Amino acid sequence: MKLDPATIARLAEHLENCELQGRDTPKITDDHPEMDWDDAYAIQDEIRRRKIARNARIVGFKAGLTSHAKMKQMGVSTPCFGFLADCFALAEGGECKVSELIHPKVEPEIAFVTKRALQGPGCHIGAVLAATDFVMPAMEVIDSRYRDFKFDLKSVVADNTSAARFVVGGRALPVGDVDLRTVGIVLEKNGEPVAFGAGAAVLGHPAAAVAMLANHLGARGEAIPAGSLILSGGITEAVAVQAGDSLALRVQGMGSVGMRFL
Ligand code: OOG
Ligand code: MG
Repeated sequence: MKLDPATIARLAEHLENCELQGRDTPKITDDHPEMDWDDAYAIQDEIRRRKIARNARIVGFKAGLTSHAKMKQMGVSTPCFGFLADCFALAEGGECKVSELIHPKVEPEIAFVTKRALQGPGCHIGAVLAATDFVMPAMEVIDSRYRDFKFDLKSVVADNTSAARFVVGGRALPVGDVDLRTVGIVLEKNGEPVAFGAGAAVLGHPAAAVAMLANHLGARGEAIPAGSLILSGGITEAVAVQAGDSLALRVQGMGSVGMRFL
């Protein structure tokens, strides 16, 4: 680690305040170019601790930058991981208040819910499928706290990988009932299809993103608890939204999930 505990606490407070107040900031590596990966995850951990101290519940995790479309869009080459708190969750078909956010974008994702704990090292797709209770269509609303969505990987990890809101819906399917590689998805904005893809866009198989998450957490002495919700990462590029937009995600054989931006 290159940053001292006081700097980590200060950066976590700054980034979380930007999140809570819906205001942006230059990326933190501008002032702290020496920051390393442990520092980045330590800042994210401190944001998680701050939320738990205010009675938020951690409901799961997210993998990000797991598809080439997303990596290309953001100019990075490796996935990253964050946490999901109950206060990020929106009701299926519900409303997302744009005034609380900076520059929201929507991503079509496959959500996993675990029935058994998963921990690396050595976690693989088979272990993930065996521990999965069901999968569901999900939309993640990302909202980088960094000005113009411009960041490097360490800055985005510190910022809890742009996590802001999410919605799950449609049909919950046992993993054996769907081929997550070939399952097709269509993201619609105001009734117009705007992005298409298949599950394999995420690391060849969305469960590979969950395995990577378990291995990442295992290396840090953590696990994915049973009953966790995991967003496996955007299948396509993220789509910018504004007040008045209606978004729907259709997933082959799994129904659809929608939300409105007000
Ligand atoms: C980082 C988060 C990316 C995904 O699904 O790829 C992400 C960002 O692009 O702001 O959540
Ligand atoms: Mg995402």
